[in-house]
Amino acid sequence: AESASVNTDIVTLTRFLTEEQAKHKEATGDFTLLCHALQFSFKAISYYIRRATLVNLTGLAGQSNATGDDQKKLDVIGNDLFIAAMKSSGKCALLVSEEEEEIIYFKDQKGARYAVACDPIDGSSNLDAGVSVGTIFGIHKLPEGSTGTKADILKPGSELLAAGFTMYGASAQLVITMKGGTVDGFTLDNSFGEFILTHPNMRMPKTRAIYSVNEGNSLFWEDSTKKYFESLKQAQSNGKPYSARYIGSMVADAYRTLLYGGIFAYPADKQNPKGKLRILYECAPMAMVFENAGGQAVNSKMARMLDVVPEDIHDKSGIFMGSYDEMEKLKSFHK
Ligand code: AHM
Ligand code: MG
Repeated sequence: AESASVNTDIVTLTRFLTEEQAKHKEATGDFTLLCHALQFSFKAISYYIRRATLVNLTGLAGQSNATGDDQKKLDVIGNDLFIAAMKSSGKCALLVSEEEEEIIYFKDQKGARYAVACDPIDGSSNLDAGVSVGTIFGIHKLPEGSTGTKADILKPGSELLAAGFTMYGASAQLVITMKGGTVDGFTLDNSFGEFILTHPNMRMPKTRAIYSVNEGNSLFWEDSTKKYFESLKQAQSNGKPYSARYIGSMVADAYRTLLYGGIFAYPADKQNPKGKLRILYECAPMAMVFENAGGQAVNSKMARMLDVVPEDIHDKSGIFMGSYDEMEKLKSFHK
């Protein structure tokens, strides 16, 4: 029968979170509510990105953000949407955004127990060309008794309660993971207005001959970095070199690497000794996703990315992340 081919038992993000919550006896439902606000911001950002060219939202907003980049109109909108969603959730005590120099404290939210870090629209230099961008987020739980301080967010990724990202590509793809849990992928069904579980328990391939790095920076790379990437361009055991794939949107490069395998890197180099990508809302959340999917993530000193403790909210780090065996190979070049 026709109906037999239609899935009538759809797992939405809401259902998924409700079922997860039921597994934890002590759960209060606060995290589920925070995630509701999160997913609404993803839907709204996705909508405006898709409308951008039609409603004059391309181009610069005419100001620079906290980290010195030129802000796009959509950067401002994405940031405002995200802040409003977190504030109205009532569950977020403080928020770090790439677009805000200082921490935003929601002091009037009594009983808010979470600290959130986010890059509302990562890869925004790609926006006007219609190339995929994304939102990255990391969620920490406040320690017992805290009403939200800077120390509650300046934590290593290993202490994240949950992290993930949404990629605004051909469709919006949300990837989320919780501490010690699986990595699960959802696709936004625009007609339902719901994120649907399409990629349960994502596991990265152990190897894949793809590397993803801005090779234009190789002039400034350390010798070990140069040697490693040079080796990938030589004939491997099958006689072929690696393929290069670089979109220039971390979320899109990371999502492909998660699905297909390979390695993504933004190394620290002689010109940028701290790298380019930000620890709190770029490196750590991605590292958590990669580790929980069976991959690895390290900084330029080959130390586990999730162990890196940021000293300031906008601190940067070099990063290498990818398939388990590809990362082992990388590390062998640094011994
Ligand atoms: P942004 O947060 O200002 O968008 O910058 C971060 C982006 C990442 O998405 C991407 O991996 C990287 O910058 C690309 O940088 P480059 O253009 O130097 O290769
Ligand atoms: Mg960014």
